[in-house]
Amino acid sequence: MTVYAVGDIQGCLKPLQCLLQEVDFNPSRDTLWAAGDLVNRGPSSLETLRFLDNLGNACLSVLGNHDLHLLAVAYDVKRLRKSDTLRPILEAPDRERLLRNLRERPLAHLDVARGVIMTHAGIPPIWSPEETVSFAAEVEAVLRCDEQLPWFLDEMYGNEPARWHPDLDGTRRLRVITNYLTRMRFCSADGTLDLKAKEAADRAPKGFSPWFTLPRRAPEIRVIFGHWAALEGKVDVPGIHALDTGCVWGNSLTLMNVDTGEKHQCDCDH
Ligand SMILES: [Mn+2]
Repeated sequence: MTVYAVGDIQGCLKPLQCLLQEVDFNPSRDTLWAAGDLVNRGPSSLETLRFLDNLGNACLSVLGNHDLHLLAVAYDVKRLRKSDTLRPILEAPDRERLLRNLRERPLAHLDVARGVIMTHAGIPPIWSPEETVSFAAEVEAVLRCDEQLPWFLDEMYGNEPARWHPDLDGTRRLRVITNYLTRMRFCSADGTLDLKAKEAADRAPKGFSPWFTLPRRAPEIRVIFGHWAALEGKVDVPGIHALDTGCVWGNSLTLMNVDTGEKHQCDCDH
């Protein structure tokens, strides 16, 4: 049994299938972790969701900002943007099942035995892996609740509060948790987020650093994340695995053997 982790698929199903073929992936034996942003911008978002759902328990994915955007559009909180490629999902006969399955997915996955945690954007330096999972669960509970979902999707957008505090409650608490786990790039040691800068790691705004360069609470726990294509998968920090290699931007999709760290890549084909 082998566990593989893949970066941001964003509807690029063919490169994903290329990678799974390359490693002879067998869903009855192996497990695929996906670092979120399963859909959007790429050509086959609907087919990607169906493919991952058909893997059943052999696929474990965390949610990314594009996945949350899909939910916001599907539940009439946001409009489709010009660059979105989500319409086939919204018009699919099986859309309710696909959306329901997406809402069941976590924002963080901690594998204690392997000593590794995966989220879409990373984990802030101020949170331990256990805290990360427990705060993620607060958002997950709201995503799964029919009554609270539209309210949350409407309230989740925004850059404030910029910093975690344990006394935060309601919308502001859920928003900052969501921002850490699905949007973070640059952060300060006290956990303050800068959500405006999206460039490479060496272009940090004054007073901020790439989150993974800050001393973290549990350095023995490895971190798998996606989201930051400008890193090109190159992070020279032990135990930090950046898997978004910008497939949807014409580069490649990366698959990593979680235990050995061995990486495979398939080129984007559109
Ligand atoms: Mn993302």
